[in-house]
Amino acid sequence: WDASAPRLTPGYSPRELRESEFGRLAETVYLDHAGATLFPQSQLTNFTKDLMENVYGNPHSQNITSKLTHDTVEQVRYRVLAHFHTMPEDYSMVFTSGSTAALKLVAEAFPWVSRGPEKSGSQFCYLTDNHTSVVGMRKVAEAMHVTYTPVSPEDMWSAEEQSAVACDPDCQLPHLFCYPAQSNFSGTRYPLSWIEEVKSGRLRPVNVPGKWFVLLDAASYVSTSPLDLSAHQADFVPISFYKIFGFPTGLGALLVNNRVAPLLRKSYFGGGTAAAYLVGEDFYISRPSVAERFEDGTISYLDVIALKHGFDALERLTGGMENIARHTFALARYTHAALSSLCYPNGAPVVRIYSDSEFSSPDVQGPIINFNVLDDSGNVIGYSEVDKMASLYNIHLRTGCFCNTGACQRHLGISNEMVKKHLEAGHVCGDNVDLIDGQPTGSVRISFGYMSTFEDAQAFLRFIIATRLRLPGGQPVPQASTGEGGALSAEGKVDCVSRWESTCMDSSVWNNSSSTVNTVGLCPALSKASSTQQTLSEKAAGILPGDRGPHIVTNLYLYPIKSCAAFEVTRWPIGNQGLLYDRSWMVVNHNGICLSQKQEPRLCLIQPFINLQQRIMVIKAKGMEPIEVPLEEGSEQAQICQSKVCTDRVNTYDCGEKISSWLSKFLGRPCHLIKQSSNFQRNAKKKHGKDQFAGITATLSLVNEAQYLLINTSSILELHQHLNTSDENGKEELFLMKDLISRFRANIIMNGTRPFEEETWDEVSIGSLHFQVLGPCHRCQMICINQQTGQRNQDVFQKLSESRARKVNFGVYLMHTSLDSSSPCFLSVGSQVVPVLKE
Ligand SMILES: *Cc1c(COP(=O)(O)O)cnc(C)c1O
Ligand SMILES: *[C@@H]1O[C@H](CO)[C@@H](O)[C@H](O)[C@H]1NC(C)=O
Ligand SMILES: *[C@@H]1O[C@H](CO)[C@@H](O)[C@H](O)[C@H]1NC(C)=O
Ligand SMILES: *[C@@H]1O[C@H](CO)[C@@H](O)[C@H](O)[C@H]1NC(C)=O
Ligand SMILES: *[C@@H]1O[C@H](CO)[C@@H](O)[C@H](O)[C@H]1NC(C)=O
Ligand SMILES: *[C@@H]1O[C@H](CO)[C@@H](O)[C@H](O)[C@H]1NC(C)=O
Ligand SMILES: *[C@@H]1O[C@H](CO)[C@@H](O)[C@H](O)[C@H]1NC(C)=O
Ligand SMILES: *[C@@H]1O[C@H](CO)[C@@H](O)[C@H](O)[C@H]1NC(C)=O
Ligand SMILES: CC(=O)NC1CO[C@H](CO)[C@@H](O)[C@@H]1O
Ligand SMILES: CC(=O)N[C@H]1CO[C@H](CO)[C@@H](O)[C@@H]1O
Repeated sequence: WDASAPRLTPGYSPRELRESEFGRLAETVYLDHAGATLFPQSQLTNFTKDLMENVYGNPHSQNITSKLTHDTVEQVRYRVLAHFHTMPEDYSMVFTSGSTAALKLVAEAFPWVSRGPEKSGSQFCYLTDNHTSVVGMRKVAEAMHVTYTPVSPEDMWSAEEQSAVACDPDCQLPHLFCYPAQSNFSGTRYPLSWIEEVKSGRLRPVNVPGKWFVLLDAASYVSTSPLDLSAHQADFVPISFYKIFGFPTGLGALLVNNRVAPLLRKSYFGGGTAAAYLVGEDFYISRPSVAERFEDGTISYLDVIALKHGFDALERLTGGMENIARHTFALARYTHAALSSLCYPNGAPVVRIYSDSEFSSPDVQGPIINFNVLDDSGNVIGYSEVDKMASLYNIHLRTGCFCNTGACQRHLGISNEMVKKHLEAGHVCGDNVDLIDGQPTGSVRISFGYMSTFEDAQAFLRFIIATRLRLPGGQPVPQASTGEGGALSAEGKVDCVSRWESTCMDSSVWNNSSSTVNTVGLCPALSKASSTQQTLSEKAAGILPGDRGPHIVTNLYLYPIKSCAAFEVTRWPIGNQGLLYDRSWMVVNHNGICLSQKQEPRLCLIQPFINLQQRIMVIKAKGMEPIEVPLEEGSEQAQICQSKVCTDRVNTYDCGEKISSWLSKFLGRPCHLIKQSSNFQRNAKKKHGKDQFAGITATLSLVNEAQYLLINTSSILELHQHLNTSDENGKEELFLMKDLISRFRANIIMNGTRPFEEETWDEVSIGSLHFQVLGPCHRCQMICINQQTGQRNQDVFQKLSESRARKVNFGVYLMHTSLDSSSPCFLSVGSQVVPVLKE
């Protein structure tokens, strides 16, 4: 940390800002400012106050309220231009929904000249550090028969100054060169001097005659840096405001240099953009200004007003973009230096950083660091595991390819063939497939904003150190030279001890009541007669090499309310979605979004008990009076709401105000209990063609993936031993088996197999019921939450990951496939489990 770095303007103290304006961050370390930065509280309060106190009408109308809107919007336009050191005389600005929309607008309106058989046409060139949105412009250009050429940064760096080419008659042929001022991926900043060089013809992305225009994608750059358009006169500059202010989202702009504005073509006109037109004839005179020509319909005028408050807040809180640039760069440089010096005891580096610069100056590098974490033999640790670990430490970072395939490919050395291969292997943008054949498909990105603090950077470094650099004794080894000694101490290690306190899975008295329940309609109505059952039993007989005695169901759990405590039973009816009432309910926030223990660990302290005879669910929690909820929807609860579970839409109904206020009181935030509608069918997604068996599609409750999750105690035992041997600093860590079992939130627990053997199974019968094994369950960070206390302990996830060669799988998913509806529809403790191995 360079103490001699230029002092920040008095009054700009990120640490104080965090208290006064970003209290909502609390302990969260937010490091995804390149994705979206955060707005300060007073921006929003002043904005809403403005809206409450003024009447803003549609700016297209003609009365006094409209005039107020119109004038305010125009004022904001000047403000935006002034922010970029320019004026309406030089630049026009068009409000768009964001950078992507601005890029599309340029692609459609640029005065392209199509190439013909005899004549050359326009060139569209873009830097290969290409953002997907820029690449999208290629499609539009293609449709207009425009030649497009990707140029690599290396080509641009090494391009010699061009001598003028003989051009007649093509001297006026318009070409467009696009490049980002700052790479969205690595934070690399490309020279702003390219603008002038390309425009003047001294630097040619492609050596053809014509007139070059430059589009500077400033979306990422301007979020932490000033941009002076009077010095760097790019022809087009798309920006997105949420990257600068954090609010409003869905609003951006295209700044257009007035030299090119008159050349732009408009193929579509909508309300508000026409000066006059006749419906029946092709007669259309557009309004004079670019903004009026290209802003179709009514702009998002209230959001435009929010921008004013965004500028106000930014200036008041930071003293201007120069300060922000200095501060964020200093943080990035410090973190980069510390991160790149981290190494394992054998000398191997802990991270591989993807960058084009040594973070020497803000001219070449923005406050973004992109990297992958390595193990001590140099193998990449998949980004989704890093992501899950980070969230345990309350650190928000970004993983994947950042919608910037070009940069990702270049830095990770992924060839086009590999991209195609990855696609075949099932990897799509945004999924969790982070490694294919040991090769990373993406990386981890951290980025800083004006309210990021030195403590944030340290918290991040401590996270890397704590998760990677443990000696067998468990002692984190800080090896970074921090200059100021002790900055990276080991004290960041989160208190790991989770203690067994009481049995929260006190199943109480309700596990015996199933005998009287009306089971009509509970069994899947699978009428298809089939011989499968017979063959299943036949196949099962004697197929267990090294059989270690009978496999017995030892415990059965259901989780009536998604993410809340388990309800243990000894015998329980099964429905067509799994154990009856398993995940039938869920807790949602004030906006109807499902809460899980990831956001709200205290959910595990809420204990539901189902009484099938009285047809009620009783919910208990410490310090609260028990409360009852009927098992079935009453007629008064006709109101159906749509909710989402893992991208599936489900129909649900609200269980009412009484339970809502009970939950809100316990969790300290407004929330509701909702239940899946009984007449709503949610089908499992078809994955690997496995969720279908003899024509049956699994129907699901509010679970994430599958009807049943089965685990074997011996697997847990193995993990238990791992956790025991890595005992921390001589401190006794008490992980009781029962505690561990509860973290995995399985439905069926059984004994008698070798550890993890269940993953080699294909089908399984339990008692007289038959199940298809759908595959392993990929665990997430929820297993770190002690189900008795709601406390987190990162160790469990890490140990599982280490012991299982980083595949954090545990347990298998099952789908019920009994074809005989006369079989008793119960699962019972003590039933024998008979697996059929995979071929
Ligand atoms: C974010 C970003 C975009 C896209 O912005 P949207 O708001 O998603 O349209 C384009 N280019 C760069 C460099 C960006 O950082
Ligand atoms: C403004 O327009 C609205 C809607 O057309 C109308 O109701 C209102 O009376 C007008 N106000 C003035 C001051 O003209
Ligand atoms: C980015 O440009 C390179 C240039 O060759 C191209 O190969 C790559 O496909 C582009 N990226 C995307 C996402 O299209
Ligand atoms: C918001 O309003 C308060 C009180 O009116 C004022 O002190 C503050 O400067 C305003 N903030 C901004 C960003 O304008
Ligand atoms: C319910 O099952 C649990 C676990 O098997 C057992 O400890 C408890 O005694 C059972 N309760 C009743 C009432 O059967
Ligand atoms: C179930 O348990 C309750 C409470 O212990 C008891 O009163 C009831 O008789 C039991 N029912 C059966 C069928 O065993
Ligand atoms: C793990 O540690 C606990 C507490 O020290 C101990 O009771 C238990 O026997 C140990 N288990 C194993 C498998 O070592
Ligand atoms: C599994 O549990 C059952 C019932 O508790 C017991 O009888 C059996 O011996 C156990 N099997 C093994 C291999 O531990
Ligand atoms: C742009 C960025 O910061 N990284 C990105 C790159 O941009 C795409 C488009 O917004 C984003 O989805 C992603 O967050
Ligand atoms: C709890 C329990 O019985 N677990 C068993 C799971 O399987 C292993 C291997 O056979 C046994 O050793 C465990 O006892």
